This record gives sequence, C-alpha cells and structure tokens, in this order.
Amino acid sequence: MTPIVLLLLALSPLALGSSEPQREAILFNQADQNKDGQLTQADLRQIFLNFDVNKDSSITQAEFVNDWTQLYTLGSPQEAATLFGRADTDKDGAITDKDLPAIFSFFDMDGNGLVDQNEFLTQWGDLRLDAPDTVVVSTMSP
Ligand SMILES: [Ca+2]
Ligand SMILES: [Ca+2]
Ligand SMILES: [Ca+2]
Repeated sequence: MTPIVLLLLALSPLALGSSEPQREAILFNQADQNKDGQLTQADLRQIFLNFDVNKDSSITQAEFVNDWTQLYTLGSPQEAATLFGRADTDKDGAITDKDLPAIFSFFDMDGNGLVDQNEFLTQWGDLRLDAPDTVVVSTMSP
C-alpha cells in the first residue's frame, strides 16, 4: 500500500465502513484462536503481546510505535502514540497486564465478558478518530 493511500485512509474516518478495518480485522482474527468470533481477555492480551518485541510481557511505547508503523503498517507514529497513551491506562509508560482489564472493558461495550468483532472494530475505530489527523499530514511531507 502506498503512503498516499494510507494518508487518505487516515484522513477519512468515514472509510471505516469499507477497506480500512481490514487490518484490524486481521488482528482480530489472529487473536481469536478458537474462531468463534469472540475475544476473551486472554485473546485480547495476545493482540498486545504481538507488539511485545523482546517478550518481557511489557510493551513500551517504542515497541508499540515501531511495530504499529513498520511491522503491521497500521498507521502513523502519531496515531500509534495516541493509541498507546489510551492503552497505557495507569500511565507507567508500558502496556502490561495491569492495563488489560481497563482495555478489555473499553472494548467490551455490552459488558458480557467477550469482545465480538463488531465491538472490536467499533472501539478500535473510535480510538483512531482521536488521533491527530493534522500531525499525520505533516509527517507525510519531506
Ligand atoms: Ca517488551
Ligand atoms: Ca501501563
Ligand atoms: Ca461484548
């Protein structure tokens, strides 16, 4: 995917209904190990552990931003930083098991103890809407 396409997607929240959720859907499906369309808290934990480069069960901002932009090419560094800030609920500078309950309850909109794909994509898109679009534009310029 070209940077221009990524830029357009980043600037088009309404595109959430079409092609943009695919990467998030891939994340969801990877984490949904028994393929029942629902994520348990352990499954959601696995999504974040995918970002844990040195496998110490603690995801630093550097690890998260690097994987977000390089490995999964999910978006801009600013977007990653924004999402990291939201996910690091206790603000200790890393995403760890201590943050998981709050992250899980954020995604589990109806509070039934499972996150279905609709909840995941809705809340993930919601997080992304908070990312600063104007900063995205400036980083795309030389
Ligand atoms: Ca780590
Ligand atoms: Ca934390
Ligand atoms: Ca739910």
